[in-house]
Amino acid sequence: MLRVLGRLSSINVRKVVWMCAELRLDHEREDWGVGFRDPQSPDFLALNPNALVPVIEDQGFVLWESSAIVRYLARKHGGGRLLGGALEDQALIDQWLGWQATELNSSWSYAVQALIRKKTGYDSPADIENSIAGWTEKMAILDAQLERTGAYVAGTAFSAADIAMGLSVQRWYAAPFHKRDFGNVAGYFERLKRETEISRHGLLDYP
Ligand SMILES: N[C@@H](CCC(=O)N[C@@H](CS)C(=O)NCC(=O)O)C(=O)O
Repeated sequence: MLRVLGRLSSINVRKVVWMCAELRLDHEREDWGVGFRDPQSPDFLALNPNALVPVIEDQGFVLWESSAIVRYLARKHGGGRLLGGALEDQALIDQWLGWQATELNSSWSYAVQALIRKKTGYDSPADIENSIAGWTEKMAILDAQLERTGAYVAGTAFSAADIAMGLSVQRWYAAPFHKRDFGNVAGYFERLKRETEISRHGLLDYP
């Protein structure tokens, strides 16, 4: 049975769990990370020297980095489903997966630590405002893209990129601050809730 190591409160662990759900893939998840077992322990470090979740172990094969994991699972257990058909479609899915992990995720970092995690040391109003401004700029890029496709982030079909992006959109709505109203993003989130597995497995239970 596939092992998934990581707490469900991690957005990157939820990426993996959502992909498993789309692929109807049975797995056993173990709670590791903040509030649970310590990823700095030697057992965990032997699997991922970065001490970060998620990690998977699939019949002895170990893999970390959530985007690599979702691609691996879709290739191995879904015959490439959700990764695009034509080369260009595959590349666009990779583009949006990469953008979510680097550009979008880094924009919200300070605001999320301050407003959701309420972490000590994240209390500068100016830094919170800057983070929200950067995050809003990225969400405007997403909104414009969704206006173009009229459906999903990389085109008309649901893909692995939407798994990453959908969780980011959920976080946007969960964060407590006054937001610009992005109509295409709102429609997208409703579409994901209607047409995919995002509403199941407790995936919407965390900010
Ligand atoms: N680039 C990595 C990032 C992994 C990451 O930052 N994981 C966070 C949770 S989202 C973590 O392990 N935090 C420490 C902890 O929970 O102990 C990935 O996509 O898998």
